[in-house]
Amino acid sequence: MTHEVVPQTMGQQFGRRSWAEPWKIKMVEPIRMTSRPERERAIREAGYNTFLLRSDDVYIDLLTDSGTSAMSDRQWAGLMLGDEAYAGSRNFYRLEETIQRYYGYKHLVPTHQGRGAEHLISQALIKPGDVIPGNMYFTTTRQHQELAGGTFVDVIIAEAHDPADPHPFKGNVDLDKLEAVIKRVGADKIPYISLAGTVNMAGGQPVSMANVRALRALCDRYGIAVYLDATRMAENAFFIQEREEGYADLPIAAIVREFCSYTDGAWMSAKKDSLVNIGGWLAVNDDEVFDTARNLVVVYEGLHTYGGLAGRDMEAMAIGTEESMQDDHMRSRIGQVRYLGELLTDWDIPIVQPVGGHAIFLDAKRIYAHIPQNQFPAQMLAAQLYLDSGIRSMERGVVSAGRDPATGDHRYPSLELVRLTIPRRVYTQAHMDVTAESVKAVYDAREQTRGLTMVYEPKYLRFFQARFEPIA
Ligand code: PLI
Repeated sequence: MTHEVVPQTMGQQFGRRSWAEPWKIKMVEPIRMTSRPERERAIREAGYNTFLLRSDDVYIDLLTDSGTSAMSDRQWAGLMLGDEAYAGSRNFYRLEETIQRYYGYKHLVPTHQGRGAEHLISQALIKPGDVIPGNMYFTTTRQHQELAGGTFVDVIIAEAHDPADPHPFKGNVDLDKLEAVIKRVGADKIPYISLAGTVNMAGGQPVSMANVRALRALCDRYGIAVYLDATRMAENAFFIQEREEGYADLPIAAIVREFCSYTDGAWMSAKKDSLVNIGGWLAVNDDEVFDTARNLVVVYEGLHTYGGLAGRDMEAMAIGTEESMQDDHMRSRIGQVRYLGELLTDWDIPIVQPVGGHAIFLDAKRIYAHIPQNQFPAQMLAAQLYLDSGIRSMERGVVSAGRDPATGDHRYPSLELVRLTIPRRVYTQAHMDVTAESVKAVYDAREQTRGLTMVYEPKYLRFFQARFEPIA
């Protein structure tokens, strides 16, 4: 894969060194381009919500990187090694050993996916009236914290809320902001800090090692635990290796281990970094927290040696975890995201900068500056992209932010974004070119585009199922 965008002659190309993915393709899955009238019907029937489209009506699916990655031949072979015993499956022990080795935590509880683990940690640690500070909310994480009676408080650095700010670690916790929250509510009201490695809603932005180390020191002073959302922690480690002094020569795996060592445990959606279509886990060091979580998992997920998964899923997850820590894998994974980002940046299309780990985030506030936030500009931008080319993306703005449970009003995030999320090992450079060209076409037609009105709103995580109609 090359970073060159402008066509060049062979002479100009002399001396150039491109890089390519560390794999070749063994099996392909056909995809189909639809006609414009087909897409007009499909998006209308989907209530202008890309979550409600049928995937058969989608050409390039950039809705999410969750559960959409391509498994390797090793992982597929691993499926045949599934030990489907109800209790004590050998694949569980392999997974447990793998997570201990790569993430360093003492105890493992498997879950069917990330939110299953979020449920367990929230129920185990949060009491009604508690406050959970974190580096920007994530939809399902905050929902589980609220359902357990807690209130999430954002303590990410201010730069994270500005899509144009070039800060290299926009996922960092603002330690002064956090200390002010601790002093205001009291350490006994804070069961843990909710720290995410690469911050999804901020644009896939990393946390530095210096920041997590300082966070640990601060929390030790107040006796507060730190739990990590490790969903894209391997991607976070890539940025530390690239940008933080002293880490350039350390492998991703060593950086992940050190980062996790400053935390008390982690929840994981293995559907992202770990290259599987389903799976997750909770891992903790504290024996009592483990005991509670292992007891709760049998109520909500399944026995503590399968947690809602088949034995074969745990095998694929263990192999995927190992693959996710390989430096050449990560370089090509993030390199592909950057390739798309560089095309759009060269064409002056407003995106979140710097480009993060798993996606390009289009800045709908700047693209549709004429559409007020209560007319859902990012929701409309995602619909327009689908209409133009059949590319599916996702709103990450006011719809995703939901309503404030205390006031019932929309929460208006400063970031009103559309996420073009890149599945791992699935699409080619040509797919990225087609995507960039479609974004450009939609951008060029921006002034003719109007907003949306919401006509159906579910109570929880509304972005998944809400319906909209265009404003005439
Ligand atoms: O989708 P789950 O339940 O496996 O994982 C929930 C979850 C937790 N943390 C973070 C940072 C996530 O990104 C996440 C899920 N993300 C999805 C589905 C996404 O499209 O980004």
